[in-house]
Parts: sequence; structure tokens; C-alpha cells
Amino acid sequence: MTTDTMLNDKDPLETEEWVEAILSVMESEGVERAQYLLQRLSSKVTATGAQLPYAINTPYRNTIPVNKETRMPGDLFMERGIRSLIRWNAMAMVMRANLDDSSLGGHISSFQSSATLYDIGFNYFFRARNKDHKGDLLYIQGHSAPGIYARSFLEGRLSEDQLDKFRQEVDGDGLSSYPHPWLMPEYWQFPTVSMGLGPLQAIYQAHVMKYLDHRSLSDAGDRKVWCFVGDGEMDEPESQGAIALAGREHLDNLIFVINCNLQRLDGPVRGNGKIIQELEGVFRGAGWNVIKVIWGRMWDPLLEKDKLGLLQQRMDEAIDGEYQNYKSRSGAYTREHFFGKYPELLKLVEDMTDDDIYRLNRGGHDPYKVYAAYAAASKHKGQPTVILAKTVKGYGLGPAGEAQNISHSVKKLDIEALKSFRDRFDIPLPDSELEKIPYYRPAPDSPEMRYLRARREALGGPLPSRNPDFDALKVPDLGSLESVTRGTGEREISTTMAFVRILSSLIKDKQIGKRVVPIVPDEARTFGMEGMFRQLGIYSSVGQLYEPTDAGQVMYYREVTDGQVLEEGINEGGAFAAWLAAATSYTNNDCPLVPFYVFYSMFGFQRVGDLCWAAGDLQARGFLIGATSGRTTLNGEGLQHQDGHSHILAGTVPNCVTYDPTYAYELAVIVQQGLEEMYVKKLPKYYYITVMNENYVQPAMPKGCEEGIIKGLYRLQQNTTKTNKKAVQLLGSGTILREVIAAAEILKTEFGVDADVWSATSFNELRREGLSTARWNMLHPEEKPKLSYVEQCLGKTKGPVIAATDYVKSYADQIREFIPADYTVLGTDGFGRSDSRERLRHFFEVDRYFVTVAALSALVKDNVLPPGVVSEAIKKFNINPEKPDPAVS
Ligand SMILES: Cc1ncc(C[n+]2csc(CCOP(=O)(O)OP(=O)(O)O)c2C)c(N)n1
Ligand SMILES: [Mg+2]
Repeated sequence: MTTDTMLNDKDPLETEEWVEAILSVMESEGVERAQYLLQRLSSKVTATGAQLPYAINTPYRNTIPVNKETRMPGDLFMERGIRSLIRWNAMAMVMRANLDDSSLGGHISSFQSSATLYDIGFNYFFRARNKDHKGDLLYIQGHSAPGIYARSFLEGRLSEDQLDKFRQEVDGDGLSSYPHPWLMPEYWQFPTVSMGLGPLQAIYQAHVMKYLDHRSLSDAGDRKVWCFVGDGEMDEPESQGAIALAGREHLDNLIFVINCNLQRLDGPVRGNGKIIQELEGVFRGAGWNVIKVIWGRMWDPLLEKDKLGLLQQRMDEAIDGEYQNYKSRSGAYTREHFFGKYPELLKLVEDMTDDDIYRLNRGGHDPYKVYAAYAAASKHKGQPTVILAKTVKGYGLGPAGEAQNISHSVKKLDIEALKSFRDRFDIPLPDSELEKIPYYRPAPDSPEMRYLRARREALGGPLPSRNPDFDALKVPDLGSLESVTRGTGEREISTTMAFVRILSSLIKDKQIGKRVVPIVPDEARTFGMEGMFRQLGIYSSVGQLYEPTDAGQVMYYREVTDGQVLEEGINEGGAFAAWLAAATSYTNNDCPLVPFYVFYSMFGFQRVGDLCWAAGDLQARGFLIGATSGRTTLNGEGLQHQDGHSHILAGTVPNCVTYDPTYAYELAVIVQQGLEEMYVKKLPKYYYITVMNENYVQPAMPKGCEEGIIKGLYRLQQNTTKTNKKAVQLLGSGTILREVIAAAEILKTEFGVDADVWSATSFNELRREGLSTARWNMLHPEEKPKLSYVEQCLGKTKGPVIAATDYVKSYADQIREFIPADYTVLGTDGFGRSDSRERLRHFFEVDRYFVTVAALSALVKDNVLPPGVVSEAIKKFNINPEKPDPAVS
């Protein structure tokens, strides 16, 4: 590393000559020639083994030089006035929400730091959806929601009453705390407040937008995805985890605006370093166009005078903890501690007052600088752009919260702080009114309000805005899946294979075939889906620039620009985000899609649960296929692969419908019904279905079972009679249903017990229906109680009920309260382990022998059989009664 610095240059003349030389090349022959020369230099120097200084960062200054800034065309003063009103109303709505009940919460400081960043976007860049344009998509920082509402209020879209219902949603007409489409489906486009999900979703949104364009399904045109992110939020692995995809795929329809206010919730983001520089390196390394907006125009004259580069050096040296102090303290402090380090810099500001120094603004608060950055980002081709905008957290709050470590949690200003906020932003409210913290909205025909509306009209209408409706699809009926529902005869296949057949059939469908989006995270071969590689092609924005090694084979790895398969690599979060974008394409692109995301069920809800939750909020419509599911069915893989609980996790998402089918025909019925529900009836729900890799004969569909399959339970075999008192009801799901069927046979032949067998396709759905019925009964005490579906099925049957699944016991246990008999549940609690299916099912006590023992034991409890029968069975089946409990071993 060089020991030279600006103040200690061993040979300034030589330095000057080098600099002059490269500048003159740039001037006479252009930037590209200069870049080439530097590359050659770098190549020569590194060939000697010498290291060049780490060069992914540029100095701590604006990327766009003053003379290259595109000038903001509008009325700066008018816009400042409007922005000030937005600031005031945003602050007022949070304070008013907390007047009577301070537990409601809300945030002031985040939006105050980003007000200009949003304003420039709303005034000049964000286009709304209308008949001429599909609109831009906005991912808004969750904690800035009050500022977005405040703008809508000025635009006349929200009333004072609505603002006063901030965070009071129980009656249904309040304003959500953060961007949540669930209760505000015509307003918010994307849930973002779980930090990291916004940036991840935005990247895949832009990716899927290009995919649709390449497949001629929806024109991307010049649409943009704008994603606003906090600098603290960039710590989330989800925020940074997919940026390389954006670079690789040249997503120039994507713009990140990172609000670098240098603070997060507890304190500085990088007190000992510089977050902007860190992020610059990370994004540039990932192939992004990086635009730093660090200094506001008040600094321009000083930088102009800084011929030696010493001011720049000081800016490079100071760290974020110090920059925070410059804004949390005063101009005098900044003079002493920032400029004071070098006498030359003190001289540079000798004519400035302390107030002038305090007013030296940051780029993210300067409309001109922000405009120039947005203009450059919007025009940039071939790369995504990230704008790193330096701001002040709690801007304008003064000692009450400006750049203080407590800024994030400020919810109230005292009267003195309110006065100075009002004065700083020239809000025309007298002292006497401040205590009530009134909203302020000029008359609709005032110049400000006309200006505001005109800006949005020029951009196509108001934002945020979301259209929850779409044109229903024509979906195929069950008859079209006859090849699946008629069974496989002698052939043994898995439900995964059956699923692939269903998918292939849907893809061939004239109406919806093109809209089907198969998504895999590098597991297509595991699931037997590799045939789709050639048949449908794997989407790549550049096609295939090489000859695949398997080119001569039938199922070769075919990448193509209009490929239908999204192969997202070993990246469940990303693949899920791609599914989310496809599953919400009905609203974001006016183009309903039918996405199927197929993954190892263990790496689904457990891995990306927060995104699954967001999918509910987003009213995503599509299918999640949890493959290789079941604790004992994926036998050889051990505890990190064998899933025995994803149904429990999936069941926590209110609008996620889940199924654990055993047979191909059940799967066909569920998928077809899902299409009807989501795309014809347009119900806001999505499907999670587990499929397995165990091969067995798939029987033909029995008559009349469709309704039961959908409701979650139907009788597969009726064996009980009026005469035999030794009777049980056996329930099973997934492949364990087959153990249950075998147990029924053993019970009959070896113990003289009759057993009805029920296929329980969804204990989650049974529970939901049961709870809903119980609730109705409780609230309608005088009316004839309704029977839950489980009671309707089992109420008139004989004997105790036994359920067995490949999932933890709590899965089947969920319906206990609706079962009008003794109920025993077998399940696979505990960590998985690798072994054969047979041995695992014995270990986890869900095989046919344990089902038999459980049934006999239940009959003992009912005094139908003596205990000795159970002992006899235990002995006969070689079960060690002292074997360790799998739940804890
Ligand atoms: C996943 C997740 N973890 C934690 C939080 C809680 N949280 C809300 S805001 C915040 C700090 C945000 O800081 P930053 O991203 O810098 O945004 P700023 O408000 O400074 O603009 C935290 C930790 C959250 N919302 N989501
Ligand atoms: Mg921050």
C-alpha cells in the first residue's frame, strides 16, 4: 500500500502528470478508452505479482458530478412547501394515534429521513397503472408508511377520519400500521415491514417481469420496480442474498433506493465504518450500477474550492459514528471536529457561521441531487441501479430526535419541539392550535394542491394503488385428468410422478397452459421433472451461450429466452420470491399465472416461513408442492431432510390450504379444485400439497369421493358390521394410509376386529371447519347446534378412532375435540434419522403393527377386549415395550 497522502505526496509533479494524462485521454478519446488503458495498466502490474489497491470503491462523494446532473424541472419552493405539509401530517397522525392509547405506536423518524426520496419519485418518476401503462411497482419501507398516507391525504384520497384510524384496523376501515395488502387490498402493493423481504421480493419481481416479457405474456416496456430499503435493513441476508441475480440478469427495470440515514433501531448501522462505502462495494461487485448521493448542493461550492482534495480526504476519513454526531450536535461541533482536523479546512469555512455549517445538507435531502440520481437510474440500461442516499434520521426533529440514537422510537414531540418543527418547515399553524396537533390540508383549489394533483395526473394517477381483481381463467375440469384419476393398474408410481403428469397435462391445456410456471430450486431431477428442461426450456434472459454437455440426449439441459421453467438454483428464498411474483402477477401485471413451486418439503415453510406468511398478506394464488415429504417416507436422508412437521407450519398461515394426499386421484382432485377456487371463484388463498417419493400402485378413483377429498376426510373402506362389537375407525394420510389399510387387514384376520378405513387428506382443513362450527354453535346458543364435518363423518360409526400420519402427533391430534369417541393418534415426533422405510416406521411407531396395537389398546380401554390381547400382539409383532421413545431419542 502507498504511504503517500494528499498532504504528504513524495512527488506531486509526477502525480499531476499521471492524472493529467488520463484526464486528457478521457477528454479527447472518451471514458471507454481511459478505462481500457487503466485495465491494461492493472493487467501489467498484477502480472508482476504486485497487488493493486482495492478499487471497488470510489471516494466518499456523489457519483454524478455537478456538471452532469439532470436539472429538476419543477418548482423547488412549491415542492418544498408541499413536502413540509406531508412531513407535518405524517408526524401528526402518529402523535394523534397515541394521544388516547399510547400503546398503538408508530414511527416518525424513518419517514422524516426519506421524505425527499419519496417526494421526487411521486412528483416525477413513479407511474401509476392506467390504460396506457401498466405502472411502476413500489416497495415502500414499512416504517415510512405514515408519510405515504400523509401524501394520500393531501391528494384527497384519504380523509382526516381515516388518518385518525391509523393502526386501528379491527373495524376494517382503519389504516394498516405498515404496508399490508390484506386489509388495504386496493392501496398497498407489497408487504415490506419484515426487514429483508422487500428487497428480495423486488429483485424477483423485476426478474419475473422480464420473464413474462420474454414469453410474450406481459410487456415489460419501460416499467420499473422501485424498492426503498433502510441501511440497517441491508444487514438482513435476504436483502443482499439475491443481488447477484439482479446483476447477472441485467435487471435494468430495477432500482433500489437505500435510505442511508446511518442509523437503525438501537444506534448506528456502521458507527466504526461507512455503510455507504460498504454497500457500494457489495453492489458493484454484484454487477449493479451504483449511484451515491452523499452531499447536497450546499457542499458544492466548498468541494469546488477544494483544489488539493483535502476536503475529500477528510470526508473519506470520517466514519459514520462521527457523521452522526455532526448532525445530532451542532455547526460549532462540526467546525471543531470535522473541519478542525486540518487548518486548511478550517480556513475553507472561516466565512461561514455555525448555522451555515449545520445547513450543509446531505444528498438525500436535496431534491436536485435526488432528481439527478433518479433520472440517471431511470435511463440506465443493462444493469440494475442502486442509489445510496445519505440522509439524517429524524430530519427536522431537532433535539427531540434528529440523528439521536433514540430517533427510531420517537412517537411524541413536546410543545417546544412541535413549535420548532412547525417553524423549520413553515407550517401555517398558530401556537394556540399546536396542542391538538391538527392536520393541515390547504383548500383543494389552492396552488399547492393543484400542483400536487397535476404531478400525479401527469404520471397516470395516484399511488400506491393496487387492483385486487382480475379476469377469471377458464380452467380444465377433472375429466381432463382422467389419465391420472383412472389409476396405474399394476404400475407403481409415486405421487410426485403423478404430480408431474398432472403438471404436464395442465401445461398442454389450451386455456391455461402458457400461464403455468414450474419453479424449481435445483431439484428438478430429484422430482423426475427433468423432462421439462427440453420440452419447456429453462428461462434465461440470454438464452444458451454454450453447448450443453448433454446436447445429444433427449432431456438435455436447454436454456432459452422464452423458457417456461424458472430454475432458480440452490436458493429456496429466491425461488419462493419468484413464485410470489408469479402468484401475484394477476394484480401486478394484469396477467394471472398458475405457478407451481416444487421443493424439498423440509426446506419450505421451515426455511422461508416469513415469505409464506407474506404470501398470505399478498393474496398470492398458486401451488406450493412440498416434495419428498414425510418423516419416514424420505428414508435415507436423516434429520435435516425428513419432514414431519411442514403441515403444522403451513397450517399457521390463515389462507394457506394444505393437503397430504396418498393417491394420484386425490392429488388430481385437489389441484383441479385449487384452480377453481383461486382462478375461477377468485378466492384469496393458496395451496400447499405434499407429495412423496414412495412408489405404489395408484388405484382408480372411487365414485363420489371428491367432496370428502376436498373437505379432508372420506371413507375408503367400510368393513364394520352391526353384529361385530369389535370395531374401530382407522384414519391415515400420506403413505401411512397404506400402513393403516394393512393394519385393517391384520385386525380382521388375526384379531377378528372390523376396521373402517378413512383417508384423511387434510387434518388442517378438518380442524378449520370444526373450529368454525364450534364457534357458530357457541354464538348461537338457542339454535340447533351444527355438526362439524368430522362429527358428520364419524358420529354414526362404531368404535374408537385411531389416526396415523407421517407427521408429528399434533397434526392429527388437531381434530380431537370433534371426534365423538376415544381417539388415539400415532405420529412421527422427534428428529428423523436415516434407515429403511420399514425400520423407520417401526422406530417412529407408525407402521401397520403399531396401528394394530393402538387399535387393540383402544378396544381394551372401551372394555371390548381384555388387556392380554394387546400383550399378545406386542409379542407377536416383536415390539420391545421398553424401546426408547422416538420423540425424545
Ligand atoms: C425481520 C425484522 N427484524 C426486525 C424488525 C424490527 N425493526 C423495525 S425497524 C428496524 C430498524 C430499521 O432500520 P433501517 O433499516 O436503517 O431503517 P430506518 O428506519 O433507519 O430508515 C428494526 C430493527 C423488523 N421490522 N423486521
Ligand atoms: Mg437507517
